[in-house]
Amino acid sequence: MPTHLEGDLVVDDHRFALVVGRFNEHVTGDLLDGALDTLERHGAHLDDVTVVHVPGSWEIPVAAQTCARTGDYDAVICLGAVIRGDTPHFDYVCSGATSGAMQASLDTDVPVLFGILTTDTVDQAIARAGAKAGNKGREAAEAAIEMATLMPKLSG
Ligand code: INI
Repeated sequence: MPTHLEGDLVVDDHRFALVVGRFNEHVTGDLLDGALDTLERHGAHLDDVTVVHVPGSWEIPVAAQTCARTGDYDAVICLGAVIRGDTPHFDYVCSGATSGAMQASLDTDVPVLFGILTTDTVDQAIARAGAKAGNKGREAAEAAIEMATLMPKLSG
């Protein structure tokens, strides 16, 4: 019989940090609301949650990595909204945010969750921040709970 290891969706005394970009705040504010509501519904005490505000998605990885390195958090949730414009700027911000978030996670062994929208239009972003295509903030928060409860099982 194989050994199956998986997390669950029950927050005990886990601690979470959320790093949220202020750029496109009308979208990221909804991602943050969704993430906080999800954490609370699964048993988190919001007093144990830290929200770090940064200028934009480009700055999310360094703040996430710094949070992860403190050892104070079981998971770090990244929330941002990168929306395509007329120049290649979008591609650089997306690339930095995505690879930076992954690097922060792998370098610290702390789950760093990716709730950064990368969309072609404002409407696509709004749809994914609670309008009609779910809320990526909620999804990232659920994944954070699952990973926070899984990691101790992996390390014995
Ligand atoms: N930051 C975002 O989070 N989303 C965007 O769509 C965006 N665009 O399009 O420019 C954006 N730019 C700002 C960037 O994240 C940095 O804050 C800025 O370059 C300063 O370092």
